[in-house]
Amino acid sequence: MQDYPQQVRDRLINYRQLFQKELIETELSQISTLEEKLDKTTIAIAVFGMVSRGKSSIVNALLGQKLSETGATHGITQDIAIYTWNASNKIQLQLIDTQGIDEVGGEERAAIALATAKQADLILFTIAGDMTRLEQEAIANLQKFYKPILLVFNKVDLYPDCDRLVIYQSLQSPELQKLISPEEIILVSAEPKPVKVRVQYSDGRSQEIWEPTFPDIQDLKQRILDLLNIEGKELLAMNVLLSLLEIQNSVTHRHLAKLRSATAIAAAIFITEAIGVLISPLPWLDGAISFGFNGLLALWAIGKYPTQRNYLWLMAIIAIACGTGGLGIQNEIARYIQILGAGLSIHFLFQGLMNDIDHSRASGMWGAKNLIADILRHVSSGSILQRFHQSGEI
Ligand SMILES: Nc1nc2c(ncn2[C@@H]2O[C@H](COP(=O)(O)OP(=O)(O)OP(=O)(O)O)[C@@H](O)[C@H]2O)c(=O)[nH]1
Ligand SMILES: [Mg+2]
Repeated sequence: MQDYPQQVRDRLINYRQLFQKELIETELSQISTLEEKLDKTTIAIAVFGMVSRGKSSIVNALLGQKLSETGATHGITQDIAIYTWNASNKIQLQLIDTQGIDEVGGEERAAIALATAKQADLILFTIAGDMTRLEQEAIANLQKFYKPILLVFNKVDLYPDCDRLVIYQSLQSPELQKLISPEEIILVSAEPKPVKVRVQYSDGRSQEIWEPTFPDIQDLKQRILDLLNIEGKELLAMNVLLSLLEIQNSVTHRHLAKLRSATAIAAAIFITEAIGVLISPLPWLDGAISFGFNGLLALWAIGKYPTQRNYLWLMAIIAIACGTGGLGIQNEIARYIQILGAGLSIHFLFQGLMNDIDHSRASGMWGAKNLIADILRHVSSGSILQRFHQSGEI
C-alpha cells in the first residue's frame, strides 16, 4: 500500500523549497499548516447543512458532552467551533460545528460554513427529512471539490418506523443515488425529544411522566471510525493535495500575469535598443547601448524570477558578450550582432519565464494534480472516494 501522506509531504517540501521567494506569506503559512496536519495526522470532520437540522446536537452527541449550544430557533450557531474528539488513539480528530447554510440574512456566515467544509477531510452533511433542492445543490457543489460526504439523517425519533423506511427509500431514488450511495447514509437521533410514558403503580394508580431519552449516534460513530481506519490516510493526503493545488494555481496565475507584463516591457526594450544601435554614430556607443539595455533586462529578470536564476545568468552572459564583443568588429556587422544579442537574451528571458510557469503548475512534476489522480485511480471498490474514481482529469 502506498504511503500517500509521505509522498504529499515530499511534494510540499519540494514545492516550498523551489518557490521560497515566490510564495507570499499566507501561502507559506498555509504550507506549514498542511505539513503540521500531515505530521500529526489530524483529520477534520465538518458537520454541515441547513439550519436547525441538528448539526450542533450531532457534534454534542459524538463528543458525549453538550459543548455546542442547540435550540429550536434558526441560526443558533453563529460561529465556527472546533472541538477535539478523543475517539481514536491512532489519529487526531477534530469535529467542526458550522452555521446553517440558509439562515435568513446569514449569507456571510453561510459562506464561512462552506469555506470551512471545503477545508475539511470529511463532511457530515446533516438532513432531517426529505432532501430539499438547496441540500442537493450543496452536496453536488461540495462533490465538485472532491469532498467525501456522509449523509446523516437526523431526528429519526420523530418518525414512526414505517415512515423511516419510506424516507430511507426516497433517499435512494436514482436521482439521489447519483449524489449519495446507500452506504453513505446513516440514520441518527442526536437529541431525541423526551417521551411521555404512563407509569402504572402497584397500588393501581397511574401517572404520565416525561422519560429522558438518549442519543442514538453509535452507528454514525462506528461508520466514521471504520472509514478513517481504512482510508483516513488517503482522505488526509487528498485534502492536503487539494489545498496545495489551490496554492499552485494562484502561483501560476501570478506568473502568467508577470509574463503578460514582461512581454510589453521586453518588446519596448528591444525596439528602443535596436533603434539606438542603428542610429548611434559611434561603435563604442553601440556597445554601451546594448550592454546597458541587455544587462538591465537580464538583471531585472534575475531579480524577478529567482527560481530560474541559472537560466537567466546565461542571458546576462549573452548580453555582456554581445555588448563588448561588437566593439572590435566592423561597425555595420557589430550592430547586427548586438541586435541579435538583444533578441537572443529576450528569447532566453521568455524561456526562463515559461520554465518558471511550468514549475509552478499544479500539473508539473511537483504538482498536486498527478498525485490526486494516482490516489483516485487506486481507490478500492468500497471506498468513499470511489465516486470520484471516474471523474478523470481534475
Ligand atoms: N426530535 C429531535 N430533535 C432534535 C434532534 N436533534 C436535534 N434536535 C432539535 O433540533 C433543534 C435544532 O438543533 P441544533 O442542534 O441546534 O441544530 P443546528 O443545525 O445546529 O441549528 P443552527 O445552529 O441554528 O443551524 C433543537 O431544538 C434540538 O433539540 C433529534 O435527534 N430529534
Ligand atoms: Mg448549531
